[in-house]
Amino acid sequence: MPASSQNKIRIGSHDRVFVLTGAGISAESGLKTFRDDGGLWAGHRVETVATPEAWEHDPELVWQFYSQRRRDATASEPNAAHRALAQLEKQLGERFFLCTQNVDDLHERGGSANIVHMHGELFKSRCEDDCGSPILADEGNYESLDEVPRCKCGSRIRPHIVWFGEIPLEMPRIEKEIERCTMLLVVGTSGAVYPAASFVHWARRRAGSPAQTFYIGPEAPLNVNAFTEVILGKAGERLPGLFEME
Ligand code: BV8
Ligand code: ZN
Repeated sequence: MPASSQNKIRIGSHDRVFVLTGAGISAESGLKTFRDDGGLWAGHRVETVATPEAWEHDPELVWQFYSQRRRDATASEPNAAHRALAQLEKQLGERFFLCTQNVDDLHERGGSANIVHMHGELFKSRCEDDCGSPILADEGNYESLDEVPRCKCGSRIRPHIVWFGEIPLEMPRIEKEIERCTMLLVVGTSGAVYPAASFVHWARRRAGSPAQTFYIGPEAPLNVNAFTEVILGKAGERLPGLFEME
């Protein structure tokens, strides 16, 4: 286990900061993580409702799952961790990049702008056959299939979410940002899901000087050994005031 520190993270004038967040950063906003309740939703293993197979087999159940997630996200507020990252973005400008595995919109509501949702976004939908029609902003709650809108091509719309077995979004941009960051901060993720769990390894093993890598969360993630420093604690308590500009 790398050194856990109470220190501040000093950011120099030439540093480029890549931040990866997971469900843990939204925990203090009242949103359940994937590991909470044993990773179950309404008795279904999350991995079973968040797959293309589930969509083929029971699209009504999938829309009930994401409609509940939409209601939960609407009922929650960004926390101090979301706001601390938005403030860091303002201080660093284009030397800051935020990649989240979360599909909720709490980072944006916390003030973040330069952000990539590698696993999609809760309040967006698209054509299930990717016929080319644009991705839609969609706050709808669909409890039964006949409520689910149709695309102009006639196919059903699906959540604009990356399910298990599907390719994450914006990987080329993410890989470029990992290549050029000097510091990688990972906040509130168990390191159980790939390729996100590999980012810290990519930042350590890339050509040239390895990036400094920090983990912030209440417990060590599965990929803990790839971090140069672990800062144990809740994100909402540890992120505010953690950064010091040199
Ligand atoms: C892909 C959207 C090819 C859906 C999500 C076998 C071995 C290795 C990999 C695989 C394998 N079999 C299959 C795979 C690949 C698979 C995978 O990784 N499966 C796992 C289960 C083994 N991955 C895929 O299918 C991915 N696609 O690989 O395509 C490819 C590869 C490379 C390049 C191109 C293509 C697609 C995966 C995306 C699936 N969709 N989300 C939805 O949200 O409904 S993943 C979903 O689960 C989340 O987005 C997130 O990524 C993951 C949950 O993890 P966490 O966010 O870490 O949450 P978790 O609950 O686990 O942990 C919470 C953490 O918070 C804990 O550590 C806790 O300590 C901490 N915490 C708690 N409170 C706080 C806190 N931290 C801070 N503050 C607090 N207060
Ligand atoms: Zn269509």
